[in-house]
Amino acid sequence: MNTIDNICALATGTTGAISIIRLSGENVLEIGNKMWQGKELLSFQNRRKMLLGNLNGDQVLAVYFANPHSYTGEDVVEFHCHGGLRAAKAALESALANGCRMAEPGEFTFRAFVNGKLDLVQAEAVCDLIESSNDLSMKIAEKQLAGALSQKFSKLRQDLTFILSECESRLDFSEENLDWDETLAEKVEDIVMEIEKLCESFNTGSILRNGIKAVIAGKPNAGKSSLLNLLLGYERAIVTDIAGTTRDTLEESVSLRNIPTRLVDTAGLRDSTDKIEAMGIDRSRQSIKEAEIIFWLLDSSSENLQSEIAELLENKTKYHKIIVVWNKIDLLDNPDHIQEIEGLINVRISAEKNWNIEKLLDAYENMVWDNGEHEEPEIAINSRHLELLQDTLSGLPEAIYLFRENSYELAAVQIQAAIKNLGLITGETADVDVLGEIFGRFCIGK
Ligand SMILES: Nc1nc2c(ncn2[C@@H]2O[C@H](COP(=O)(O)OP(=O)(O)OP(=O)(O)O)[C@@H](O)[C@H]2O)c(=O)[nH]1
Ligand SMILES: [Mg+2]
Repeated sequence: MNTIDNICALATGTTGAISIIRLSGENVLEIGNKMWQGKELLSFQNRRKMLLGNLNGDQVLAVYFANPHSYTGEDVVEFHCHGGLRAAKAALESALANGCRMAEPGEFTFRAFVNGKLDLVQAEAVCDLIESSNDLSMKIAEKQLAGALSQKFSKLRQDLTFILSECESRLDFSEENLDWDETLAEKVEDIVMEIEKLCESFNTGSILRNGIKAVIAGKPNAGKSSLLNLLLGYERAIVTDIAGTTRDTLEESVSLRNIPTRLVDTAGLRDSTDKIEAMGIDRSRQSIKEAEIIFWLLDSSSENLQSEIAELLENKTKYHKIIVVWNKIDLLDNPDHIQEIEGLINVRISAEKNWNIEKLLDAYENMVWDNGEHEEPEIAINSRHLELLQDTLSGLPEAIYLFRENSYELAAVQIQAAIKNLGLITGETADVDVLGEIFGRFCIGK
């Protein structure tokens, strides 16, 4: 991707009411004015003003953002055409005919990065924002786009740079054999702790990006499909009072308490001579193995409750993340008499009456975030950040040791390496392949 050409792309989808064509580059003001006829010309005086005009017979709105006050930091012109492919295609063809080339994926954001409008971490947040599937991932992406995460990396880098300068000044006086205090080693220890804390947020990021596979398991008729339908908010699975209704696993995506969840309904577990049902049950067992969290349903009103519990206990030792869901409590005279299964989280619900579903979601949320008192995550690093943070961490214990030994020269080498790694995260010192990989994930037009 060079930054010399004038580029153009469709910035919106093709099915909306409006299509936005975006142009960026040194000559787009001139190109834009060749493309359309309006009562007024696009000009510096008319910057950031919507002008009405005509482009290939289509009535359009045009706006000009003068550099550096635009998304890319370059001159940008946008045409807001009528929706549909035809108008967008005609406008793009006109832009190409007048001197633009088609933008590559992420090229607008790449130029914003090159022009210092955002750093690499913020550019990644643009992508996260577009891909976010629920309120929480969107909120985190917005915060990171606003610089919340970049500031943390910059602060670490600043602190390390300060330590390096302190270290170098001590080098100059090393001959005098001064009796230095512990400060530098302690400062590096604090930084190590902060980096470790940041690394922990990777788990949040990976949950938000990849979601959780949650499997609803149990004996036939326990109410698994009823729970699936309730959590989805619509009648996805067939529910009947015939044991063995669900024959195959059924997976749907849903956001539960802002956790992207792949919710799987399964065939009820039992010994079956029916060939098709037995195959379905094999799939249930496979899903249970792959599950990150299992909602294990028990029919609290069942006469065979003991065999339901036995099936669960058989799995208990193998799978840690089980929530025991005592369903159909509406059929019990006194649900308090339920003997909870020790060592596991137990929740009593009625899928039919929609009782205690919030309690079930509380249990799920706590289990996902691995804590009793769930705090909403604020930031979430990705795998690229994690790898570089781990590289940053690798030399710091050595630096701490060297400071304690007064070996400032060798300690400085470790600190310099750490500073370089942090710079790679925000893009101060990014290499071309990494940039290509990051911006290649974007859609065209962004
Ligand atoms: N009273 C009561 N009935 C329920 C409840 N949940 C489910 N049922 C009923 O139990 C029967 C079985 O429900 P399903 O959701 O089909 O059970 P399942 O576990 O998916 O069953 P299989 O697909 O056969 O494994 C249906 O008649 C439901 O209406 C509940 O909380 N209370
Ligand atoms: Mg079912």
